[in-house]
Amino acid sequence: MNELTPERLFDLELRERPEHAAGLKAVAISVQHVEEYMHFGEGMHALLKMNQKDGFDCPGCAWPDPDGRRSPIAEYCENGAKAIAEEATNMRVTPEWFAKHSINEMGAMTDFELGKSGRITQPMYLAPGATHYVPISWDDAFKTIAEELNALNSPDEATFYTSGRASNEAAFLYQLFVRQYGTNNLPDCSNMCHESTGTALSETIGIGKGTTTLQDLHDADLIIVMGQNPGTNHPRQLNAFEKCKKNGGRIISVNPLPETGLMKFIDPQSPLDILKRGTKLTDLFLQVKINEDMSLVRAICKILWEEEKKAPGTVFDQEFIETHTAGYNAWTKMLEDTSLQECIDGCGVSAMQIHEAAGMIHGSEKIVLCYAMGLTQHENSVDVIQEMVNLLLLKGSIGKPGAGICPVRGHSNVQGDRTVGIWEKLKPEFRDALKAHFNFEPPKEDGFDVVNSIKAMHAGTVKVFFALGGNFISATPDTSYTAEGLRQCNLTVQISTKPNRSHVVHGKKALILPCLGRTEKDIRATGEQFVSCENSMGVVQMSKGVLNPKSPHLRSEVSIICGVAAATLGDKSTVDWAAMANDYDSIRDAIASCVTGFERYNERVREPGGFYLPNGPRNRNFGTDDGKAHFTVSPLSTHQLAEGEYLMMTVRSHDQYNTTIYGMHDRYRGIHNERRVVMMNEEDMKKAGLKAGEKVDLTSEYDGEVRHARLFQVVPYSIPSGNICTYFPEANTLVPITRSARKSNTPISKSVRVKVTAKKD
Ligand SMILES: Nc1nc2c(c(=O)[nH]1)N[C@H]1C(S)=C(S)[C@@H](COP(=O)(O)OP(=O)(O)OC[C@H]3O[C@@H](n4cnc5c(=O)[nH]c(N)nc54)[C@H](O)[C@@H]3O)O[C@H]1N2
Ligand SMILES: Nc1nc2c(c(=O)[nH]1)N[C@H]1C(S)=C(S)[C@@H](COP(=O)(O)OP(=O)(O)OC[C@H]3O[C@@H](n4cnc5c(=O)[nH]c(N)nc54)[C@H](O)[C@@H]3O)O[C@H]1N2
Ligand code: SF4
Ligand SMILES: [Mo]
Repeated sequence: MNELTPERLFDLELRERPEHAAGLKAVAISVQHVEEYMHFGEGMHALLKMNQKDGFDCPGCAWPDPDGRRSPIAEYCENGAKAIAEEATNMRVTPEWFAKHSINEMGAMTDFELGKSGRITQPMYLAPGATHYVPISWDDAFKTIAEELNALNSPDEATFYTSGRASNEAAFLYQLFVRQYGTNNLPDCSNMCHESTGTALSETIGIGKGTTTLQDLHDADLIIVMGQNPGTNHPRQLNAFEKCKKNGGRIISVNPLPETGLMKFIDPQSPLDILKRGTKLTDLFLQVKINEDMSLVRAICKILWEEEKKAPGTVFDQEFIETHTAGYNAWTKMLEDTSLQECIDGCGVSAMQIHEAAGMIHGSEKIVLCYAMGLTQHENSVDVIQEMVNLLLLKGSIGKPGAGICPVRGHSNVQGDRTVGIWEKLKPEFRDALKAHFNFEPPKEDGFDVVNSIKAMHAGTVKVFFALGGNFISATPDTSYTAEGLRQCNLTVQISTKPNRSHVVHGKKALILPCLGRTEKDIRATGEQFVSCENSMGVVQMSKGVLNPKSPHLRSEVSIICGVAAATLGDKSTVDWAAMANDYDSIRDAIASCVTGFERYNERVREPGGFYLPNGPRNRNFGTDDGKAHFTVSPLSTHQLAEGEYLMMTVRSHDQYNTTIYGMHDRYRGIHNERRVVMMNEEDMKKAGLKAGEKVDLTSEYDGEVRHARLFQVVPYSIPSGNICTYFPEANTLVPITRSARKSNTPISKSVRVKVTAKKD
């Protein structure tokens, strides 16, 4: 048995890929999920309150809600409905459930089976050497954590992970506790997600976030969607694309896969759209090779540059370049030395299509670039994103209506968590603010991010692992290596809603602390509380649950953090944790004092729709040292593949939320009833002598070390030759901990060198 990822096959079925996303099928599936897992009335009540100005923020992705009028009946998508059904399920994981299922039995379950077991109802404890979790009181759980933390030689021997679902209020208190305890070891899911964005954009435009609003997408002449699968992961983004198209805009998609959601969209709420059979979204699809976006964009820039030289000022926005940018001459010199043919050969897209793309960009004044994990999870991700910034800068497409850069965030509050201080690096101004407001000396040294936390656990220098949400073992790279690290810890603590593999792969002692979800009412001593989140476009909004808690023993994340902090820090702390836990307004007042942009937080967050955080580049105020946006020069990607090696990307199916598996179907890719699949180019299959459905093992070799992922099935797919695609998290065992993105240290989940070997029966 492999308890890190059970190697069991189901019943693979390949069907025709649908030609459009959403439509009535999506509505039917939303309702089906709610019906299957929730009391129907409760489910419909929750759906009607999701993403409403007086409701709760969808716990799915970070796509923004409309600023103005919202549909009173449906501001959600199929995957939002699935997220609700998953959280507000009728199923319960009680102490009796844990008594029945040993750790070994839990390990034998797939992620789908584990998650579907239901909501955890009580705090649970696993003693050293024990086979089963047993119930523990909240006070004893806090005492156990405090004892372990206070027994360490240094606060840096503990690490505190955050997943991006935590609210601003919970996240702020968490980092405050961790820093009062004495460390900056605050790894978060961002380290594996948009860290490359933060690094690339801070260096070039002076802010680590995107610059667009929803309106900018509607008003763009051209939207370039790169390395993103919005039909699955940000479904309501398709509405924005549709609006752009209706306003006369065009769309270029850049992806190794022809993702269904990018091609055609039927708005399920528009009878006209349904009748018309939808809107074609992508005008030009560029089927780039994995991680060759750099050579593609370089080729486009080279073509544009040649045109610009012939008639200066007709292609580039020279006024913007002169007034607002630096580094242009070095960049154009690099273009002079670039071979167009080399770039074309590298990216695998035809010269004709590249010229067509260049023509579309030439003819557009207002360009928006949307992207996600397809750009951020490679060794040269920071370079690739900066190359995209170069393209926007030469067209003056930052800081004006209808234009800008739109890194599409994943978790619903991953952006907010960073804004309120979840980061292993403590910025001096925030440090000073914490020091002044709370009267303590926050640690100065950078802490561990995700990759460095894993390495430190493995080396035995980190001995306590604490997680505010998420599923660390399944989300991280190099699963076996990470498991060895976690298992060496004295204590692992998980604040969770549902069982997951991080409860199976544990330290010598382990605790599960069950918390309220976004959908649930949060009643404290001073009355009903609400929390707040920041979406992908920098809007902070309130979120107030509407359902009754799934168990009377559940506590809010805020109250759990306050309990841990009070028990651990005792009289040493300058914070009144109990007061914070009982009145979230007091937390927001503290945030307002410490974080720029949150002035009058309590007042403004109560306004319907919330408020926008300041964003300098939107007004061409670039927060770099010289106040300018920077062109940057980077090398092209290089991948040396050995004989029989492919470059592998790991992606999400349509039926999962990261490591939470909603179902076994990837409907938009026509892959049903199986997740252990490897999508391959048909010519490559022929060359390798592999047939559709054939059972294979996958291996990756780095520095002489071989990693295995066994028992997958081959699926012929439209993907460039030399590239393969698997699902996250099943293939995470192949992602080497020894490689990560330069500067951002993000694991290389989208470009792993892998061999595919037929299984001998
Ligand atoms: N339903 C649902 N919604 C989600 C999530 C979920 O799991 N389920 N996860 C949330 C989170 S945390 C995140 S970060 C986002 C993730 O959202 P996405 O980034 O859309 O998610 P991935 O499935 O990783 O898809 C990456 C896309 O990039 C493409 N790609 C891979 N490599 C390359 C490359 O080198 N170049 C180019 N141009 N394209 C490439 C893939 O083919 C795929 O279409 O979604 C969020 N929303
Ligand atoms: N190979 C590969 N690996 C990847 C990626 C990839 O594309 N490829 N993507 C990376 C990315 S972009 C991300 S963001 C990470 C995601 O990494 P994580 O954020 O760590 O993982 P999730 O699967 O989102 O976490 C799911 C768990 O969160 C808990 N949970 C759900 N709701 C709540 C809540 O309200 N509160 C609390 N406390 N817990 C809750 C549940 O117990 C559930 O099991 O994975 C990364 N890993
Ligand atoms: S687009 Fe994202 S935030 Fe909006 S309803 Fe769908 S899953 Fe939720
Ligand atoms: Mo993410």
